[in-house]
Amino acid sequence: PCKCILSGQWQNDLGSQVHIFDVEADGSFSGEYRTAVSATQAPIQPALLCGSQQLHGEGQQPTFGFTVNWKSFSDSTTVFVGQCFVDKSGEESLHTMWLLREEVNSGKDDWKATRTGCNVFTRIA
Ligand code: B9F
Repeated sequence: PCKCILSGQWQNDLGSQVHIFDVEADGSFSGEYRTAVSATQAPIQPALLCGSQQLHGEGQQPTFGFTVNWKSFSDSTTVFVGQCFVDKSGEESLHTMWLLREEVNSGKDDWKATRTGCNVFTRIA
């Protein structure tokens, strides 16, 4: 069985908060993402996410992925992929990489449409 279940509230190194609702029997889940940062003047609003975590892997530190649709305040989409680690003291952390795709007007702007980065999330009490 997994040592780490993604359900609950997490905060990353930028101060963004993610609330992951119950993980279903097939590993799928949904949740809400509150980003602490935005590269636009538009007010920041919570965004919906949906994703999937491994339940039947060899290890007990499952991999997962989720998609955040920023439609409430922009045309962009971010995907996160990562793994949940549990350290010796039992502290859980989600180590992720993300790709953020911005809507651009044509294929000639494709080169500048994608950003990438890393985020580490820890559980909030
Ligand atoms: O700022 C982004 C945005 C999209 C279109 C206008 C503004 C939306 C929020 C993204 C939040 C990212 C970071 N927060 C976090 O916790 S998701 C990955 C990072 N981790 C300006 C134009 C296109 C992008 C920026 Fe925009």
